Amino acid sequence: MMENGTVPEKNNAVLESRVLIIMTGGTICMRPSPSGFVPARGFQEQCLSRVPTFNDGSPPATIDVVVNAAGDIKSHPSLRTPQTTYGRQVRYTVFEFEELLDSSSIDAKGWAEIAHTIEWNYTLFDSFVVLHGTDSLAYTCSALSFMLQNLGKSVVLTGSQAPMLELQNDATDNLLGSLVVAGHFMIPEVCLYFNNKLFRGNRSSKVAASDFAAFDSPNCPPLAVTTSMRTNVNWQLVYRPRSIQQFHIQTNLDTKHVACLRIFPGIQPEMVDAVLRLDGLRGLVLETFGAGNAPHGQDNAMTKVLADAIKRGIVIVNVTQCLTGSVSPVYATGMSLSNAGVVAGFDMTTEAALTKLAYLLALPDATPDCVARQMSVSLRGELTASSQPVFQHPIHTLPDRVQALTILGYAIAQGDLVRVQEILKTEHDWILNDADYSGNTPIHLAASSPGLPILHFLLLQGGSVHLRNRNGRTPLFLAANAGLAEHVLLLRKSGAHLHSEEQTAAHLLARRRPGVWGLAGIGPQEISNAELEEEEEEKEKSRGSDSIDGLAIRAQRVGSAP
Ligand code: ASN
Repeated sequence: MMENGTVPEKNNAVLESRVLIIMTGGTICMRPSPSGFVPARGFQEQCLSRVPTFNDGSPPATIDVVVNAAGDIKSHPSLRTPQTTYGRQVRYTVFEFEELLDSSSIDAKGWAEIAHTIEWNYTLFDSFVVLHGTDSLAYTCSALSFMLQNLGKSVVLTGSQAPMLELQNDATDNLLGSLVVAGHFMIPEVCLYFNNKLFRGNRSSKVAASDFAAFDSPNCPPLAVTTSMRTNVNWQLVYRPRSIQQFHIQTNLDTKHVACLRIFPGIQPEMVDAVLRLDGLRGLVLETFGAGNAPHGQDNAMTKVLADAIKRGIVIVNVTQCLTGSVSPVYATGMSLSNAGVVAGFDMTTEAALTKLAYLLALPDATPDCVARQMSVSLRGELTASSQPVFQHPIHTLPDRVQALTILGYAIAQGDLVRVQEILKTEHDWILNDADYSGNTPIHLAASSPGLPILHFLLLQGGSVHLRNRNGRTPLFLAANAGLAEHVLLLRKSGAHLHSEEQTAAHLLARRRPGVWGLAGIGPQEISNAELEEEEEEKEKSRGSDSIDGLAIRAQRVGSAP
């Protein structure tokens, strides 16, 4: 039994994860200049290649990076970490943006550049690390969480308080911790890793200007914590996309027509009115006192100003100035705001509320009413939905988890959808991304078992299509290998693609069964010697192994499907 994402050795060879590091700038890459610290280029060569924890000294290898919308590919020198506690090595390359920025200068254009780079390279890498300045990092995390839709892979943003080239810095630990998270755990969220903690990006705020503990997510516990022993992921908290859709991005954010205003004692209704009458303004985040309270103003003047603006079609969202807790209609001063039509932002950070507003307002067909409604609903785990019951299961020990996974595995293999649904009702949903002794998750099992409705159901529960089993195989590979065309199509619709390490074997198998492999994204190709060797290995596996992979090949041989 292995914890999610933990894949041990593959026939004595060590599995490699591929991570694209996207460098946007920030202190992490800065060097001193006469005008103060400025971002500098050459981070991989200058800062990483000489450090043994970032470079195992293996012979140089290049990896492909898609560098523009036209799909142009550039070969990049890569580095590889030594083997981690989890038995993997992380191969990575640093892709530097043309213009490296201090993050206080980043805006929606920079966010879109990050989103596009991830989209272009989505199928080439297992996950992504974004290096970014800390000043506006929480805004970027929040914006990206809305821009990246149906994200199936980990996107980890980090930076540092001191440059990597300073003797005493936090850059080394922050980057290494991010690489380990990205290289081992399929956490399909935009996350922020800092000072040994992994936070949900859209719950985070910068809380310290110079402390190494610069970030916190006061209304949501960390998704993972790194200790001296290991990185412990709180799988119960991990948010997963729950729809049959491929990964795509929405980069159009209306940041020019939203604003943020902090209420203070003595604030005049005319001041608020002046902001609300800014040319073209469509949304305002109001930072209020305590549980969402603001002064009424003489004769309710403040409430009238707000209500008038809402009637003019401006969406006003109420978030608290407090670091923890939520906006809730407890006091008369807060209730009058909601009566005026101000929307409760519950426990959203200002960063999340502002970027969410800009995202929703830019959606096609956005009306003030539907934007207002969506602001109070959790889209990416950015707020705690008060109506959702919180189930607390008894803490399972390892044998219980093994048992639960085995029972689920049998139900999947028997095509018993009702049983599968029953098990998932009572089990933690991280069981979906847990792996058995051969590294197969329930999605792997369902991908190569006949019952299509079970695969459909598990995908809708948030099972990952990207985890690889002990042989390095994705569920898509197993489905194609089993000749299950409908499974292949469903997986592809859910964003699945073959891993780059599966391509050779897939091309080879596609010669025998072009139809189903074509659906998996593989066309017929010439066989090289290397591929012939690989075929022998495949045959060996199918003969000797009792793994799903082997079974799948046997099923294909008896011609189970087109
Ligand atoms: N000014 C820097 C930035 O945000 C601060 C940092 O990265 N620590 O780019």
